[in-house]
Amino acid sequence: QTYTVAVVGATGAVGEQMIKTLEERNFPVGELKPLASARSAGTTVRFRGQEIVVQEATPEAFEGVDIALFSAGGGVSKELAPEAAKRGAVVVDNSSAFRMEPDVPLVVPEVNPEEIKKHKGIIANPNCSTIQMVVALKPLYDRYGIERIIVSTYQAVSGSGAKAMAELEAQTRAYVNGDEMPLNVMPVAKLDKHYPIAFNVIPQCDVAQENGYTFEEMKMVNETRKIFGDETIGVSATCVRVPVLSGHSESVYVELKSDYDLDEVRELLQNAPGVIVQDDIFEQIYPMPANVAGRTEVFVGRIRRDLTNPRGLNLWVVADNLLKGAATNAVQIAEKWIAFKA
Ligand code: A2P
Ligand code: 11C
Repeated sequence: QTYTVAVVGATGAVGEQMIKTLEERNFPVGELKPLASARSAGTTVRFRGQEIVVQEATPEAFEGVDIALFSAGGGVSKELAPEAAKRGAVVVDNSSAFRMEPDVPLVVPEVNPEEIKKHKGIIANPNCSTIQMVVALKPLYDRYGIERIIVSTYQAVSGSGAKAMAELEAQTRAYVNGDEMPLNVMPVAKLDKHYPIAFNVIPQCDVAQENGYTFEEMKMVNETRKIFGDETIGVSATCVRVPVLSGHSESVYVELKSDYDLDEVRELLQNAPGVIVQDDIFEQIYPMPANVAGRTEVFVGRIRRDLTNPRGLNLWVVADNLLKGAATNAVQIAEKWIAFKA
């Protein structure tokens, strides 16, 4: 059996990777429908060696669609995901629009695949920084339980989309040439103030919330609890943008519920699905975005015991935010949906 698959946001940073991922994973696509804004209608994307014409994303465009992968921002998802679902498609939505809705499953296939079965038309794909953290913490959660997490992120600009990637490159070029840097996108395109990301770090990803945290930081808190199905997990996040094109890194301090053996932790991580351990500081082996970009797994290194709390553990977690953080996870959800249906 094959499926008609729509990719909404097909011309964007994540949409492009979704189409590539469908091809690379040999997803049973009968027909691909690349959708984007009216601006891109008539342009083409490449799929299995063919140029496929991009259409405008309208409610009618979802007629006959079996699976719709959305990554065109929350506004587009809010408007069009219900239209796609109404027409019989199962939606995998990469935006934050529906993640915290009680009847929308929020799924990372390595952690809570069974939730897919409860969907009512829409399945949410979590935030990239959340996905890579929960994949790494899952085996530790199952074995020891988790009391709390303190995480600081080092997030690549591709998390803010194709325009942010272009701006980092343009700023770098301008800086080196002694020209004035373009300043239009970072940290948050829709806000008035913009700062350079080239040769800088910015402690803001996404907009501020009333409690003084950013939306990105609160996604890490709320989504982690929902994915583990455990409201008792304490999460404190600081999300920081760094001048990297792709690959989010995270310094994760986790306090387990019981004492642990460090060798056992390493073994649990080595055997965990979707995890690759690269950990030998004496040989200078640890994951970095430069090596991880383009890979679909979650990489873990710098595994070490906290110096004061016997249940405290430090990890360094890196993944490609456009792949496992977005496109790969979304396609894996669709694959599981097919498997459960069979
Ligand atoms: P377009 O290229 O036509 O603007 P990114 O996250 O890289 O910025 O990409 C955003 C994606 O979302 C692009 O594919 C973009 O299409 C798409 N998009 C933006 N606004 C809309 C809209 N109103 N309807 C459908 N797609 C949209
Ligand atoms: C970033 N995590 O790196 C964001 C991008 O809620 O899906 C994805 C935003 C989201 O800026």
